[in-house]
Amino acid sequence: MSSKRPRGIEPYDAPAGGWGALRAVAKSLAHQQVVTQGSATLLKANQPDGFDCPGCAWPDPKHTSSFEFCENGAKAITWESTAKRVPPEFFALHSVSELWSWHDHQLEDQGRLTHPMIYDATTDRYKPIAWDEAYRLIGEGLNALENPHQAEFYTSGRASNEAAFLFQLFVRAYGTNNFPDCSNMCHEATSVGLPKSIGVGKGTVLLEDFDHCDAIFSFGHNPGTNHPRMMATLHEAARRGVPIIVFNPLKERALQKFASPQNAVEMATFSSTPIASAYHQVKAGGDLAALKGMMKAIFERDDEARAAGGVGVLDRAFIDEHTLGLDDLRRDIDETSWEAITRKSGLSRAALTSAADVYIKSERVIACYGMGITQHAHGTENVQQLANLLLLRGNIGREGAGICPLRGHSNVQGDRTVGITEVPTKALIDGMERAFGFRPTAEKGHNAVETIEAMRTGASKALICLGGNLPVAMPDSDVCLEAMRKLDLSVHIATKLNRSHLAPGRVTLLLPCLGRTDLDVQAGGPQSVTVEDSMSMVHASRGFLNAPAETLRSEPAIVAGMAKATLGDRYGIDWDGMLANYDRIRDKIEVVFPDFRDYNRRVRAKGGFRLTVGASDRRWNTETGKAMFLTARGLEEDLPVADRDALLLTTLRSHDQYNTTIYGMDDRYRGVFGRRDVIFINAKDLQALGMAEGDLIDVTSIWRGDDRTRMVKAYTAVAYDIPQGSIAGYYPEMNVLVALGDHDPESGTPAYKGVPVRVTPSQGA
Ligand SMILES: Nc1nc2c(c(=O)[nH]1)N[C@H]1C(S)=C(S)[C@@H](COP(=O)(O)OP(=O)(O)OC[C@H]3O[C@@H](n4cnc5c(=O)[nH]c(N)nc54)[C@H](O)[C@@H]3O)O[C@H]1N2
Ligand SMILES: Nc1nc2c(c(=O)[nH]1)N[C@H]1C(S)=C(S)[C@@H](COP(=O)(O)OP(=O)(O)OC[C@H]3O[C@@H](n4cnc5c(=O)[nH]c(N)nc54)[C@H](O)[C@@H]3O)O[C@H]1N2
Ligand SMILES: [Mo]
Repeated sequence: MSSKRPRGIEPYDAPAGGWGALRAVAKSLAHQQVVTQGSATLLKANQPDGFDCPGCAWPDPKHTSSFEFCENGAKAITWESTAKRVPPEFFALHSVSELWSWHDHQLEDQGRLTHPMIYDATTDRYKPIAWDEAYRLIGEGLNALENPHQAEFYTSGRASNEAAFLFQLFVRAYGTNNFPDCSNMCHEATSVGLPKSIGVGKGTVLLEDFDHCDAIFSFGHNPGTNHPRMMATLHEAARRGVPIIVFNPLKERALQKFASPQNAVEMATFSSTPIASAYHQVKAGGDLAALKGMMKAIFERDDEARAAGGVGVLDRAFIDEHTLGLDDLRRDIDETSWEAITRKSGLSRAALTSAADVYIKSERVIACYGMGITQHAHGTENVQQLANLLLLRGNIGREGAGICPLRGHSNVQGDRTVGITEVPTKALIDGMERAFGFRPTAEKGHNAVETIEAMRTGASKALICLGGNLPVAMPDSDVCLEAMRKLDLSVHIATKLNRSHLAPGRVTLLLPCLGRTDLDVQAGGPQSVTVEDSMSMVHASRGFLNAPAETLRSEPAIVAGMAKATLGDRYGIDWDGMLANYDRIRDKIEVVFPDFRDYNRRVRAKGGFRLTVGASDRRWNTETGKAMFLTARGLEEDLPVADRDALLLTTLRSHDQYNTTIYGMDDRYRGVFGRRDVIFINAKDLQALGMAEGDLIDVTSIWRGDDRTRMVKAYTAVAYDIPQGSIAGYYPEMNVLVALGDHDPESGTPAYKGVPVRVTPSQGA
């Protein structure tokens, strides 16, 4: 490789966190023009009387901590509390076609939306509309449909419990379960996979468990960027000598070394703490093989120990009392060869055995995982094999042990809990009937992929989005954006302008809402909302900044406005009463979901309260009443012989983005500055292709489900420490390469992290 690197590609040797993080925050405060107000805002994040950080779903030490510094939390907050505004004059100046040509970063960077707007096709511009008129058009549009199943209702995971609950009430009273949500693209494999394994689709650990664990296994998540407050936990565990075993194709900096901005010595001496004690660079999509390999090694150790007259290394007492299916699992693992395991995972038998040995030696183990596990065509199986691994030694349902999915959006878990689901349970339907006196339909609704398919074929004609950037976040994003243009009614409730808003249908409304940091005053005074974190803790959140404009409304207010205009007084639902005082919404949540008993009192206690997670107490709400060892498919090649030369593309978040929100163009820890048009590839793969770092390349996906060409052009190849056969690029740019049909059959989670592609010299942009 030549010593001259491509533009903006520089080694970054500093640890994650530390002074680099402090500098980055100062920069984002200045850029969003919130220097004085902004720094005060940061101090209110995750405080008992403050707001819940919109950055991630990692819990706080009982929400009573002193200010915990977090670079990307700070970015999320300053991005929302920016002084920049997008008033009607902005839209008068810029046509929608013009805005379409802007970069996603530029669109959101204009600032907060201020007025309800409607698209005018004659001028190709958004123009202001009164709130009541907007609601009237929505009611008219929804009531004009032949049946309620022709409408889709999307939720992105920032919506509070109160907003999400009202949204599902509105939609169920209207008559459908079409609830695509961001979870369908995220942890659906967890929500679908874990209930079959352990009876609950949520994590089983509490933050305190990390103080007691003896080992942490980390699969496919990048906490230094996406769950930065988790770094405090990992930092502490590493300093306590707890082995942290990482499985990730990329050597993520924060998992290697981290300097805690909370640690005065590390800051003063520019030192840091090593995090991972072993780093296994598994191939993209290789986790199923790696997990089977670890289990194979565990069974081998168990056989050896028993042959020598010992009791073996499995927790037999736990397995006998609490589980079913061990023999099937054992048979499946026995039939899986080491050859297949090492070929698929890219990891040696010795490496996997060493990981297994750490697991066996540790009394209490926590396994953490993120999108590297779920976003695969076998995402559900990945999650279930991880659960198997833990069950083998009784590592679920006791102190210091358990499974820890790292949730995405700050309230994505809560939205699910309060009823955002396309497959309602009988308990949910019964609860709704108890609380509101009508029985909603039980008919299965659409998930995100099904929603887009229905919009594409014209079966669905209306889409209402409670936040998010659905078509851009979805696979085949260009197809999804086209599907948006076919809609009769398209409504976006948003804080900031994004590309979804620029693919108008017949009637298109853009409704600006308050964010987490904003003060929300209703008829009954200032309101708090509530959210649920990754560990099932529910707590209150109250914003305190004056609204960006007086014309903004809260999400519950907008949902109630749409509901009244659509439903009139159907079922006698007291929309105004609930809106005036969110306690009344919570009273209803409690009627529907008894687990929220005494909601208003308990959520006012310091730190809030925890929802019941049966598996944490070894109560298994599976069909058999036991925890289940489940088998997964074999490790044979998925691709036809002609496609075996394919590389597997995985798609990543940079350090400067929040999903489709691009804060900036750097990805500091990976040494990328001022650009995103790069593909990370192993130097040997580049060489084998007859190319060199810095070459412009085209990437074409291989998908046999249809004859569409899926391609991105003129990306710069960056030689990177990534396993041969795997390449990586940024989400959402890469989404045009992911086929809508390429998803986990069980959960519908798109295979964003395992896209078979070919790389060729670029034919030009
Ligand atoms: N600042 C910030 N915070 C966020 C977000 C954000 O965009 N920005 N997004 C939020 C949301 S919605 C979510 S879901 C979470 C996402 O949090 P993560 O799950 O951390 O998200 P990703 O960036 O998608 O990266 C996953 C990691 O998996 C690795 N990986 C890729 N493919 C594979 C594979 O096949 N196997 C394994 N073992 N690893 C793999 C990647 O190298 C990367 O380190 O973060 C939340 N928090
Ligand atoms: N290739 C690839 N694609 C992916 C992923 C991947 O890893 N790779 N990850 C997937 C995952 S995990 C997820 S969760 C999805 C994310 O999908 P979404 O949740 O749909 O997308 P976001 O980018 O988080 O949405 C950003 C928009 O939300 C709006 N917004 C921000 N805050 C608020 C608020 O408080 N209220 C309201 N009403 N609106 C608000 C703003 O207008 C902003 O433009 O993307 C998925 N897509
Ligand atoms: Mo997510």
